[in-house]
Amino acid sequence: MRTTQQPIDSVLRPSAEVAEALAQGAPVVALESTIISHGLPQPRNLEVAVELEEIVREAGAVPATIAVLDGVAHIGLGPDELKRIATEPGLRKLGFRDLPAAVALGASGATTVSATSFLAARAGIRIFATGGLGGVHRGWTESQDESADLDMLSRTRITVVCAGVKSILDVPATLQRLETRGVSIAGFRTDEFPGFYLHTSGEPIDWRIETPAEAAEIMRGQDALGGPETALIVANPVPRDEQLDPALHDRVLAEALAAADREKITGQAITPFLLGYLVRGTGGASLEANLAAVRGNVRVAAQIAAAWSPRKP
Ligand code: PSU
Ligand code: MN
Repeated sequence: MRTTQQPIDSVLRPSAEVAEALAQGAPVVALESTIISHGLPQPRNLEVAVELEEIVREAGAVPATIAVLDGVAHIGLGPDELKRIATEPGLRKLGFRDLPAAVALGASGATTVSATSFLAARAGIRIFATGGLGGVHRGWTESQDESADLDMLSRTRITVVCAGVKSILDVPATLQRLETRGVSIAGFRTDEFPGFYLHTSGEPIDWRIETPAEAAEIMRGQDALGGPETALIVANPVPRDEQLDPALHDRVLAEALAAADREKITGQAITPFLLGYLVRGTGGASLEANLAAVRGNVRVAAQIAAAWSPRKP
């Protein structure tokens, strides 16, 4: 346990590569680690963690996968650290509220969208890619389960590229919350909010952009206006030809929700439970759709980072 007051750089550690890129104003993309540790099955998860970093590099940006290891928030992981995230048994899932305890007690864990957004912004990274955000769960009136992702995005100046929110959630309710909390949303070449595994959720969104440069312009607009430090969600759908079959999705999701209810799965365990059920129940098809969505998001995030960066790749 840490007993004395620690300077900030002892708990927040950018890798040498990330620190250099940030110092030079070169493009950097933050990546979260919970999707690796809790969202994807082994051994595929490690391959994906490595692949996502490669996609960022191919686009001329520096990847910064974020996780807490032995009480230090790492901004950018080396190969051995990525492997720990993908394989360490019992690794924690850390939301924003878990960070102080993890840092103080020397714990390790993967960071969710809420924790990753905070740490990325804290480190000076503006762009972040993930699969699908957390949000308001179905049955909210009974459980009051709303992901901390939404609250953090309402008070963090970050741009998160995602395929909407996970379709296991109550999507209309989540969009209402995002509206209330002042989180901006732009559809990337779409007028409809994406449906994570599905190309569309069927819900309309108000702003559509066609290029990464337009996303960077909106970010400049946020800064020019000032005001509350809210996020920008760039909603990028999985391509239609790579989406999960909607009928299969609906059928297996209904089964998954019933199973979660029966087995009384709640709290942090519910999202990994539902995602895992979908992978098994669709014979792996949901995994392929999830990966297609994440790959696309990472690519777009790297392009936005390049457009945002004062120093072009
Ligand atoms: N995107 C994915 N798979 C995931 C997640 C996102 O494609 O597993 C993770 C993110 O870390 C997100 C978390 O923050 O799921 C939401 O968890 P909860 O519903 O417990 O807040
Ligand atoms: Mn929750």
